[in-house]
Amino acid sequence: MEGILITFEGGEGAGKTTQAELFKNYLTEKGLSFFATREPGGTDFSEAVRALTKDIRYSNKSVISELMLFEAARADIVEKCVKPALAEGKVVIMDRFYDSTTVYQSFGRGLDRGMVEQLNMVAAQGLVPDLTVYLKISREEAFSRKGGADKNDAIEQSGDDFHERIRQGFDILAKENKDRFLVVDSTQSIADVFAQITSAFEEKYKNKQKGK
Ligand code: T5A
Repeated sequence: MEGILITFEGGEGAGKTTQAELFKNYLTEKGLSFFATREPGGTDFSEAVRALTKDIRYSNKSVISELMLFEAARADIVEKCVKPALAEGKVVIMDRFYDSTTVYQSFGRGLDRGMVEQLNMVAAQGLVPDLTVYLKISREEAFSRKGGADKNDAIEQSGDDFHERIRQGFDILAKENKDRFLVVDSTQSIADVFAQITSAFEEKYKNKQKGK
């Protein structure tokens, strides 16, 4: 069986990393082999690119440059790790994937959506997640959990209007992609959020085994 791609999406501090970590433990307990990574990141090259995207010294870089950085990081992790892991039948867990690019660089920064989505597909080699977990929470609540926006993070410092467009962007993508999006109210307890994720995953996994 071809592997399963599960992505975690949402604004900063929504709980993606927390849930991705729990999900790894859950897969280990179930005896399912997996590959887990984050975007941008996951390879030496992509981690170096990640540092560039966050570096406040370059926060005035062109928006197209920012887009290209995310796509460059993606192309490397997809080619070297994600595609091979899926081909080996593994569950692949990604803490952010191209829905973040559509939302941040198009809805957030204002780049043409068609162009962004075309580049997403090039970098992702046409992969489409089987399940996208969208952890939904207000920016205020998420940042209060994190203890405020990171002063040294170029994207977190992008302002309230930008982050409101991010929230709206994820809502739009969720409506447009109901077949793969699971929208979870991330103000619930960590355990309640997690229960909804495993239940959706089990459904997808069963269907995949049946070849649906
Ligand atoms: N970006 C990324 C783009 O602009 N374009 C792109 O194409 C891509 C891929 C990446 C940045 O790059 C941008 C988006 C981002 O700005 P990142 O570090 O991966 O940066 O993303 P962040 O969202 O900033 O990561 P965070 O670690 O800040 O947020 P998480 O992972 O969503 O949240 P998490 O799990 O660390 O939780 C935050 C806090 O909340 C608590 C946790 O314990 C933690 O303290 N928490 C809860 N508390 C109560 N109840 C719950 N249910 C909780 N869940 C978590």
